[in-house]
Amino acid sequence: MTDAPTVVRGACHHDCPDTCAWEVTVRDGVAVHLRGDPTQPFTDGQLCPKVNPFLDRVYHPDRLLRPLRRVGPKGEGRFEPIDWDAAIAEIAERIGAAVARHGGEAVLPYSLDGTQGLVQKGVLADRFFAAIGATRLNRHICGVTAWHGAADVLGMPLGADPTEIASARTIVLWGTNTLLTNRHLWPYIESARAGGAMVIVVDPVSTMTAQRSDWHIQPRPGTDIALVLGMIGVLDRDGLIDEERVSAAASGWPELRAEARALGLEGAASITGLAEADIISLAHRIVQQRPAVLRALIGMEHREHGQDIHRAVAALAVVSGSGYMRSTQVYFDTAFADLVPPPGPQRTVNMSALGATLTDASLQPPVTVLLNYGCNPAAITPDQNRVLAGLERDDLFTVVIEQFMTDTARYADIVLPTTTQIEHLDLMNAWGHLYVSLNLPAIEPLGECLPNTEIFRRLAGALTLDTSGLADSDEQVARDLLASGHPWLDGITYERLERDGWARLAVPEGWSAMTERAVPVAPRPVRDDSAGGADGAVSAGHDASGEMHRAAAPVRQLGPLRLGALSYRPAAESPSGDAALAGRYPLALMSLKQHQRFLNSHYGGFEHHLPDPPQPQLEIGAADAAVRGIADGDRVRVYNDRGELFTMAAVSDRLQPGLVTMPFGWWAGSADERTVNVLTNAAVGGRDPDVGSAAFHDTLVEVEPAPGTRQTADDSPS
Ligand SMILES: Nc1nc2c(c(=O)[nH]1)N[C@H]1C(S)=C(S)[C@@H](COP(=O)(O)OP(=O)(O)OC[C@H]3O[C@@H](n4cnc5c(=O)[nH]c(N)nc54)[C@H](O)[C@@H]3O)O[C@H]1N2
Ligand SMILES: Nc1nc2c(c(=O)[nH]1)N[C@H]1C(S)=C(S)[C@@H](COP(=O)(O)OP(=O)(O)OC[C@H]3O[C@@H](n4cnc5c(=O)[nH]c(N)nc54)[C@H](O)[C@@H]3O)O[C@H]1N2
Ligand code: SF4
Ligand SMILES: [Mo]
Repeated sequence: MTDAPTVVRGACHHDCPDTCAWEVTVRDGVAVHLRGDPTQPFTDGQLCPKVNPFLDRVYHPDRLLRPLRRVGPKGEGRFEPIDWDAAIAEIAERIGAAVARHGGEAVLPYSLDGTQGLVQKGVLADRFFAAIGATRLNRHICGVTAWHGAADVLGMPLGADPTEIASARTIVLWGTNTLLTNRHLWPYIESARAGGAMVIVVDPVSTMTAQRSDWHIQPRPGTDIALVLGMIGVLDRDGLIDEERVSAAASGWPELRAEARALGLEGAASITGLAEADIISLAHRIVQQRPAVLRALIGMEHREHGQDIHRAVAALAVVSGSGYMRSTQVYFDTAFADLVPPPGPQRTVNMSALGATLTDASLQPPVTVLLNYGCNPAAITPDQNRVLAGLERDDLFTVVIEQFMTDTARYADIVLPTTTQIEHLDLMNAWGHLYVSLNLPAIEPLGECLPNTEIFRRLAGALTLDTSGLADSDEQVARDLLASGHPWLDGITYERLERDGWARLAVPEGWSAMTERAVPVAPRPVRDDSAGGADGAVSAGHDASGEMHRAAAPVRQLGPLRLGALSYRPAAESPSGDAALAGRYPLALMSLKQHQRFLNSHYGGFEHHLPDPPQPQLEIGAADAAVRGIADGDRVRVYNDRGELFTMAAVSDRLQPGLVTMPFGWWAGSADERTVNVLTNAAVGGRDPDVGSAAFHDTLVEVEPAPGTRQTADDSPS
């Protein structure tokens, strides 16, 4: 007899701004159907091409279902099954020995947002590593540099609620590939367009979003600061800046204006490669067709000057009186309780520098235990040859907690099998909207899989760590996160989330309004009863005559805004940054998120998610290909001082001269055992080497026909 199917509510765990709410249908303990929750407004019943077939990932024959111990050389991927008790005992013993010999800093956690769930990704693991005094990992490969750039201007970088984009008349998607990376925002953009909005994309690459825009502005890579200064110069020249407002709201306006005047329109045009007329039109458009919104997300931070690029866009929003949108993560960071112990005195390691850290023979104490979960560093971290050299070290004991035998897991001494999102409980925040969701387990863990949390509970038990909170249940952690008392969580209880699945943070509607937001509602003052706000309350609506009011506040202003001097400098590893290096490696390489069915490194090893042809191709412009004797479909060698890889060339007419691109997210097996990160630059994209992401996109390479073979799409492996 079969049971009646049940429907269990949850939400997607992926490192994606959309955090879709979903419903899993379960019959006889088996998940048989997954769909977007039609009641959650942002998800609107839709998932995405990556996740529609997610149940195939859960039940994939390659799922890791038992703990494994390595039997072959590191990297080869030969393992034998062991039982949980033996695995936990061995790991505890190795951690204990490392701590006794070198101190806790010999242990390095390495994790990111493989799951964004607050319970599974963090809390217990963070408490565990704090309790043993491990080296602290700066998880800065994504988002932190952008945060700092925006914070340099805004203080607390709360951008506007992204759904407000629907009321804009000018939308500038500044270095964000919305249709690919943030697809559930697109309907709001289309809604604005239906109301007459113009959609402008500023991106050096002709992305799918750029192709669907009304106007694609294509600056030379990394030159956005010059574009911003050029635009500010135009607005200044034409008397289109409300100087009184800017000076009252922000410090540093005279310094910024002086930089804009010094560069001039001609200077901006020559650095960016844009026509002066385009810089003028863009500047005029954002002040004359309001409300305008500048939307930035993450990608631009992956440059040596990523922090200043993000700072420039935020500064332009302030000067021009445009709305500003970015990651909403900071809303959730503010609202949820902080359950992790304050940082101890231990050293920190920037995760972008994993290769350098693991191969630094002078590091004291050395890292001798690496505990990796929720991240695939062998594939995603820059300067891959150094990362792999580190992972190959015989004196490094590596534990990988994974669902699949990833590139990194192949180097592990012990691999621990872990649950997927439909097998464990979690509380989900989001960075593309303001909805919180509760993810309830829909099925029992497959095989012997355990959630991350249970693994850390067992390790803490084996090491007899007595710090409080290490034995907390997943539900307790979720409840504690919600119990901060912050007004944005007013009324959002565990029970309510259990019933409804999701709730919008109680940020008052309109609180984070865009500048000069036209609100088509009846007149009513917006009550300012929020937590942190000092000023900038928004009031907007129709007055008695029915005329539209427009209230000004670039974003919810929590303190004084800062502008200040800002100038364009080329990155060291760029065509105009180092003439000698650019002489040897004249092509700039950008490694992009570009496949609809990839989410970072999650699906690179999955046949059904691969594009056709199933290879990561090097896209190269026709002129750059011709001078190198490369034809479409040729096998090529792409190289620089850090490494080389062999792949197939796709000759295109979409790229600027001197720019080549490759997709990111593939596993090593698919590019002669290396991914694009064998080439990428590990320099840090913030102003402080401890704070910031890697300058992935400031990478110079040369390309040549690969010796011997000529391969075409037709005879590529399938
Ligand atoms: N060249 C280049 N490199 C890049 C980028 C780029 O644009 N270009 N982008 C960078 C950016 S922005 C990011 S965010 C990173 C992302 O890189 P990764 O962090 O590697 O990406 P993900 O695919 O999100 O997650 C990695 C792993 O998490 C595992 N995982 C999922 N759920 C769980 C769980 O519940 N428990 C455990 N233990 N594991 C789980 C998955 O199986 C997957 O293998 O890559 C960076 N690297
Ligand atoms: N389908 C899919 N969706 C994803 C992901 C995925 O792997 N696949 N990854 C998720 C993750 S971890 C992240 S961080 C987000 C990222 O989301 P986004 O920030 O939207 O995406 P990226 O592709 O990293 O970068 C956006 C764009 O920045 C452009 N860019 C690079 N350098 C410059 C520059 O100097 N100036 C300007 N103006 N533009 C520049 C790139 O060409 C790219 O098109 O996407 C998330 N969503
Ligand atoms: S990957 Fe993003 S768009 Fe796809 S289901 Fe998950 S949250 Fe939604
Ligand atoms: Mo990311």
